[in-house]
Amino acid sequence: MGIFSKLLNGLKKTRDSVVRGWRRLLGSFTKIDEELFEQLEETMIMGDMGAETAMQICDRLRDMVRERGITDPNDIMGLIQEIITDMMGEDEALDLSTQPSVVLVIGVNGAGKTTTIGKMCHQLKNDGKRVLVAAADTFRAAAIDQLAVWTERSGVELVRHAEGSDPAAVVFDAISAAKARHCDVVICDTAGRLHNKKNLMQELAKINRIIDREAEGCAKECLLVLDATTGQNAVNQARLFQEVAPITGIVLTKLDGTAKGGIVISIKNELGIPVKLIGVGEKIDDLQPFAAKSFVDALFDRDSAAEETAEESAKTADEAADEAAETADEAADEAAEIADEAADEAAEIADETAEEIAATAEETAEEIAETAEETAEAVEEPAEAPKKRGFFGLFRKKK
Ligand SMILES: Nc1nc2c(ncn2[C@@H]2O[C@H](COP(=O)(O)OP(=O)(O)OP(=O)(O)O)[C@@H](O)[C@H]2O)c(=O)[nH]1
Ligand SMILES: [Mg+2]
Repeated sequence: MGIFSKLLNGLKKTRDSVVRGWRRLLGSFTKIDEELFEQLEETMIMGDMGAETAMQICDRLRDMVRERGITDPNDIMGLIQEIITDMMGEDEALDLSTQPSVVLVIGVNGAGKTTTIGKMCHQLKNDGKRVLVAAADTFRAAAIDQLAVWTERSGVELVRHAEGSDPAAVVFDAISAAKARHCDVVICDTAGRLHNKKNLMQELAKINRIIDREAEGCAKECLLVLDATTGQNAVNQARLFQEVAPITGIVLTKLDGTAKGGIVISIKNELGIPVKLIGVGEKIDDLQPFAAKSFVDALFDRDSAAEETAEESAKTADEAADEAAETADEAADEAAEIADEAADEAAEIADETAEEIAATAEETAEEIAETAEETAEAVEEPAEAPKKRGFFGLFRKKK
């Protein structure tokens, strides 16, 4: 899959809920008025763009509408796209211009630091760079093992110490090794969770000092990894981490599967820190350099929005057809049941009638038989009489 298609796919949920929400809202207005701006601002805040950014966008929108004499609500969408593109500014790539260059990766636990490093190793190695990774998350043995799996997969070097050892010492060793081996890039993984926040911040500050001292004059990146699914909370995390080290760039992970992609705009606008990389999946090639224009194009993409609407309509039609089929089935079942019951009843009635007829027939037969017997008896009697009377009768007759 191409890099833009991946971005398109990754931003599907944000496009579906946020951008389509704006379109729907604008479609419900026939004229541009204050009510429209207010409702738009509200949906922007709900789309994780932050109150400050949403307000700024709407203020600029009001100005543009006035200046350009726009009256059709349908023209607003293009203006929003224009404002956001402008807000995103120029792209900034990673500075890996010296040998070695050092990349310190920080962020709260679960944000995606180790995964991002794994993906970076793969890409840098493919670009022909010699990469060395410092396993400076010594907080858990599993963290070191997880990193070892990624570095092995990409075929890059790893400097590791035992669990619980000083992370700054790992970084120190890694930089020395990188210098000795002429590595191009040193990437330092760090812990996201310590027993308390103060400890974590002190540890990161110490690592940062070691890098400044041991890699003096080298290109240095301090990347803060933020999980896009945390929405506005990511902005607060950035403010906190900024206190321990000057952050040179943001890596925004998990943009796939979240409707909170609007956070990119807020981060860029409110923190002034460039988003340098974005994570659009869990696989090794799911990390992209952030390109604002592609991002905005993918977010506002009309073709996929139309396709998605079509898909949804098709789904609704399918569901309706399924429902109709189900109803028809149920009706047929019911009809069959009624027919069965009627047949049973008819059979019962027929049985009863047959029994009745049989009984009547039996009775009639018995009656006939009885009558026949009586008749037979009656017939038999006169036949015998002349015989009995023959002897006396003759006399009587003759008398
Ligand atoms: N969908 C998706 N998942 C991601 C992305 N990046 C990381 N993840 C997942 O997020 C989870 C946490 O990632 P890790 O790299 O272990 O996070 P970490 O910041 O190193 O966490 P700690 O070591 O605990 O501080 C893993 O299940 C990753 O697969 C991404 O871009 N998209
Ligand atoms: Mg980790």
